[in-house]
Amino acid sequence: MVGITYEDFLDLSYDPADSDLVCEFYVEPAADQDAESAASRVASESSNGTWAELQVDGGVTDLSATACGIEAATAGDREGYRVTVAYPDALFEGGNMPQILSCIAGNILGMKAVDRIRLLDCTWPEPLATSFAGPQFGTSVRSEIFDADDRPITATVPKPKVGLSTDQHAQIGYEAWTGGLDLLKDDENLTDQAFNPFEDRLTESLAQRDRAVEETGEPKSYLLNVTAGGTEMLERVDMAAEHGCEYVMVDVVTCGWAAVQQVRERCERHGLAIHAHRAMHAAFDRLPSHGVSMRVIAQIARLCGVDQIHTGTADLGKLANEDTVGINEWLTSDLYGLDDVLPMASGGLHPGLVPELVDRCGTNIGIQAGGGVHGHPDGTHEGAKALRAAVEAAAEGRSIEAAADDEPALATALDKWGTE
Ligand code: CAP
Ligand code: MG
Repeated sequence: MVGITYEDFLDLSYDPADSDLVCEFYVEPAADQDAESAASRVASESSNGTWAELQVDGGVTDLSATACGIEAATAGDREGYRVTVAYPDALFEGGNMPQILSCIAGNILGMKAVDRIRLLDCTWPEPLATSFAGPQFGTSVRSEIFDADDRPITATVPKPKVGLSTDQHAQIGYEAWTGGLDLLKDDENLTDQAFNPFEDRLTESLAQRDRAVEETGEPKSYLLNVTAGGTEMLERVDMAAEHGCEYVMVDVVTCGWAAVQQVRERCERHGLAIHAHRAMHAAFDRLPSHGVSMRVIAQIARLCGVDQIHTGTADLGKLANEDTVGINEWLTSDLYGLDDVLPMASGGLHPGLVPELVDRCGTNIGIQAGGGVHGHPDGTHEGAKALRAAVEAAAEGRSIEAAADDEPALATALDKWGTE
């Protein structure tokens, strides 16, 4: 029998094995702790230790995490430490995201031993990463579903976000698609309410979509929000497939990762892509000194198999952002052959912001605008034309002013919103 104490989880000379899951935390020790004691508690409580000295057989210590790095760090105007923790692979059940998160982002977030703690980044070892399905399509949606060449794909979400009737919603879709946009998107809180029932919206929107395809000769698609509790969500996925959708949209944070994994399985059966809306992410990632970073949320989403996910607007637009560019790079870089993920920029965007957005994020993205399309002085159709023209110009390296000379709808949008 050996006694396991918090101190047993600290070894600054430990060099993580290739098979370890390595996590980086920002940690502010509580007043009665120092960096070492806080770091060892993080490793202990997130693997197999607890506050009391345990008398156990030696074998279980193989499952212990090791706090193996401590460096001074800042988070905004606060000061703390960057703590590296290496977790042995045997601690985890492959393919089970909730189990992994209950370790690395579980009880430790509420420990009294730390005033603040944030999971900043993970380095996923190959066996654990590839135990997940990963995306089916990723950035290839741009060519497999659309014919977007080198330009970003475009989407719009009807506004007001809830309250439009099914007819109004589908009509807005028609105007947006024929104005040149690729995708109509449901808003995150639109599911199956009485004013716009799910199945009616699905059939009417796709009927308008088919009209728009016929008229424009371009592929068009629809991000149908299937978010729901229990098995209802899977039934909605099935309905989407039966009616000829290419995508479903899921509110991935509010419905949880186990549900996302289930949807991913069901979507594979139908060959449907998944658009991930991240409503509620800011509860985890907004404070730079606490929670779970958007970078990690995006990593989790990729492993669970979403094809595209909102990652912010690189500080343009209306919402606070965490390092959009760095997150996008991670989502589109190699990960043991798992598919990549298409980053979606959204939140207060309008055509005038597109050149700067493309400058910061490149063209391998989706651009989503609600108010920036429907708030166009001449309505949704003109707003869609303006956004499409701005996106094409940015992808071709033409100035937005030159594009506005050719497209009056864009000139009107620039008059209204400018380029900032
Ligand atoms: C955008 C939006 C999106 C947010 C999500 C909204 O509308 O529909 O949900 O962009 O945020 O409801 O705010 P607007 P994020 O285009 O009218 O702003 O992409 O940061 O996850
Ligand atoms: Mg929205």
